Amino acid sequence: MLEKHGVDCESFQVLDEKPTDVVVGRTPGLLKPSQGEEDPIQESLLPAGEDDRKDRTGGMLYGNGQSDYPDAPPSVKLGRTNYFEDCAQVHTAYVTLLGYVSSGVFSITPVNIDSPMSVYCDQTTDGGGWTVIQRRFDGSLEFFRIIDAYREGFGDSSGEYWLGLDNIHRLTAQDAYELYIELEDWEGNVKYARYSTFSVGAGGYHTLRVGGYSGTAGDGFGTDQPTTSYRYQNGAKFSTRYFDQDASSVSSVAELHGGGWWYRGMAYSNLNGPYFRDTDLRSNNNGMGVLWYQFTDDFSYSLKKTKMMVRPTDFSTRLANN
Ligand SMILES: [Ca+2]
Repeated sequence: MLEKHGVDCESFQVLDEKPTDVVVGRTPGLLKPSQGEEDPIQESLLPAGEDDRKDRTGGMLYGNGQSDYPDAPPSVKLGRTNYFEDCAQVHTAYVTLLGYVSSGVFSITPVNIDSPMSVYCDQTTDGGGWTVIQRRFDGSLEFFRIIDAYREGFGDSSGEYWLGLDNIHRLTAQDAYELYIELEDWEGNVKYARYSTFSVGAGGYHTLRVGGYSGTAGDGFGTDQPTTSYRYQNGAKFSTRYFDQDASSVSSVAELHGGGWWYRGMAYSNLNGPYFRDTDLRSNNNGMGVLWYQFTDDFSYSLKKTKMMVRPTDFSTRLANN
């Protein structure tokens, strides 16, 4: 099993060399609002396709602090730059000002990002407030891409997408975040993996920091594994085809497994791997699929749906205080 992918899983050393093409300070932005969208302030208040609700808001709620809702908490009324930093702030604002919130596409502007970006907000799972950073459900979007695409992001926030390493870095650098991964197999079984700490480092390595697993899908990041194991992904760097930062000196795991991920070697997880339907024929050389090994205890099983999303760790406390 291990050898057929050309990866030496027996032993390895974590490399300590610098990447060859460190890129920092890139302007994020593939996932900008689509053409024809309105004022980002209003847009940020309204899920896509819910224009009929605009009248209820009275228009500009956030623009100058002269809110139509003078009793709103200052943090909601004024905001950092009149934008939401994440879907948790969207949740708080909606519930506070309108009394409800729905899942959907919103514009957010995390700290140190110049222009708003479009994201999908999950406002139902465990109280909502989740900013989706990766989502797959039908295989319509190609995920076997080079590092530039993984840094900038690709896809559409209303469909399958990857938010982008630079965006995820800035998002998770502005506060302490947790990660929730929801997975579904081809029989409709849904499981989740939750990590109480999650962040992605700056350009260059895009190092994964993850820990505190709980859930039903198993610890696909292998944080319970020995730190010298390929399976242990906390602290791993991000690799894509032609951008090899894994720990194998003899191969590119990203190339072999057909995705972009925090590979050291052959991991338990490969959620950006090639998309297979349950009827597709698999062979030894067509990649690892959309893998979360512990879900099925089967390295050859490719999942149907994935959703990776983040939320500030103090979100529940914030909710209780509102
Ligand atoms: Ca390598």
